Amino acid sequence: MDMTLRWFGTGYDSVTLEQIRQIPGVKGVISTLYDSKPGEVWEVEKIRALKKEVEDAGLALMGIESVNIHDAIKAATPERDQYIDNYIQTLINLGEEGIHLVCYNFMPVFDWTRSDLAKERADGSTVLSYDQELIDTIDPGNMMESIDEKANGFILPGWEPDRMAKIKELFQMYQDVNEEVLFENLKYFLERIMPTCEKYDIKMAIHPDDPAWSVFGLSRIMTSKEKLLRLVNMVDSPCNGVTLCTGSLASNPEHDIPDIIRSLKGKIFFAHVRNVIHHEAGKFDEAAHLSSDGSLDMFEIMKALYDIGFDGVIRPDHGRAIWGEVAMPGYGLYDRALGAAYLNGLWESIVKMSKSCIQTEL
Ligand code: CS2
Ligand code: MN
Repeated sequence: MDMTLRWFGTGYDSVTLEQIRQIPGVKGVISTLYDSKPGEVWEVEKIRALKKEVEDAGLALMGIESVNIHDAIKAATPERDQYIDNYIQTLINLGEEGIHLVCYNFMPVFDWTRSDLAKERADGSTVLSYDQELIDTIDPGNMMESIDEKANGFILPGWEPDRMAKIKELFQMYQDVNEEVLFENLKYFLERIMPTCEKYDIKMAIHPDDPAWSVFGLSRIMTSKEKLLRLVNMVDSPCNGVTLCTGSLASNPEHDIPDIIRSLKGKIFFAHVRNVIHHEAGKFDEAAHLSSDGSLDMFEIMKALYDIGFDGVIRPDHGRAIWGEVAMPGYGLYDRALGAAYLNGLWESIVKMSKSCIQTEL
C-alpha cells in the first residue's frame, strides 16, 4: 500500500511538496495538470515538468487525479471521437512518462456536489456538508456562485469556471442522457481507450459519484455496489477498475463499505479513505478520519482492503479545516496529515495482528 496525498500543483495548492514530504509514511502525491481543460491533449513537457518537480522534492508522482472527461464523450455528441482521440493521446503521453494510474469520473455536468463548503462544528473546525433540502432550493444555474462563496478563492476540482459559464448548454446536452445511455457512453469510451491503457499498463480508476444519487435531475451511474460491478464486468480488461472512495459511497447510509470493498477484489486500483456523519436521509457532513468522529468503521474498511490483498495507492480524502488553516475546502494540510497518520496506524496494526495470528496458528 502506498500512502499519498492529493496535490494540485504549485500555484493552485496552499500545501507545499516540502510539507507533504514531512508527513510520516507519505511516499508520493497524486496530482494533475490543473490548468488543463477537459478535452485537451496533455503535453509531454508539462507532464515531465510536473514529475520532475515532485521527484526533486523527494516524492513520487503516483498517479493522476483526474484526467477529466469532456462532456461530448459523456453525452455522446458527434465530436466525441475527436475528444476520445485526444484522451488517448494524453494517456500515451502519460504512459511514456511512466504514469500507471489515472482517476476519472463520469458524472454529467457537476463533479462532487455540496450544499456547504464550511459548515462549522462545535469545536470550531469546519467541514463540507450536504443537505438535499438545501440543494433543492438552488437553481443549478447558480450553483457555481453558491459554491464559489466559500471556496476561499481557490478553483475547486471539477468546477472549472469556463465550463460552468456554459451551464445552460451543458444541461441541454444531457437532456436525453438517461442512466442506460450514460452506461453505453461509458462503455464506448472504455472500449476505445483500453488497448492504449493495456499497452502502457495504465490503470483507469473510476471515481464513484458524490453524492451517490441523481442531483438536479442529471443521471448518475457510479452510485452503488451493483453499478460498480456492472462497470468492471462491462469491459473486460485488467486496466478497467475503480477508485474506492469511502466517503462518496457512504453518502448513502445503506451502503456497506467493507462489503463493497470485498466484492471488488482485484479491481480497486486507488483508495480514497475518509469518514462521514450520517443524519437523516439525504443529509450528511464530512468528518475527521477517525471512526469515533463519524458513522463509518474505519478499522473495518482498512481490514477489508487488507483482506482483499489491496496493494495500490491510497490517500486520505477530504479533511476538516482546522487550526486556522486557509486552504481549498477539504484539501488543507493539517487534517489530511492527521488522516494519513491514522490510516497508516490502522494498517500497521492490521498487518502485525494478521502476522501474529498466522504465527500462533503455526
Ligand atoms: C473529489 C472529486 O472525492 C473526491 O476525491 O474531490 O473531485 C474527485 O477527485 C473526482 O470526482 C475524480 O474524478
Ligand atoms: Mn474521493
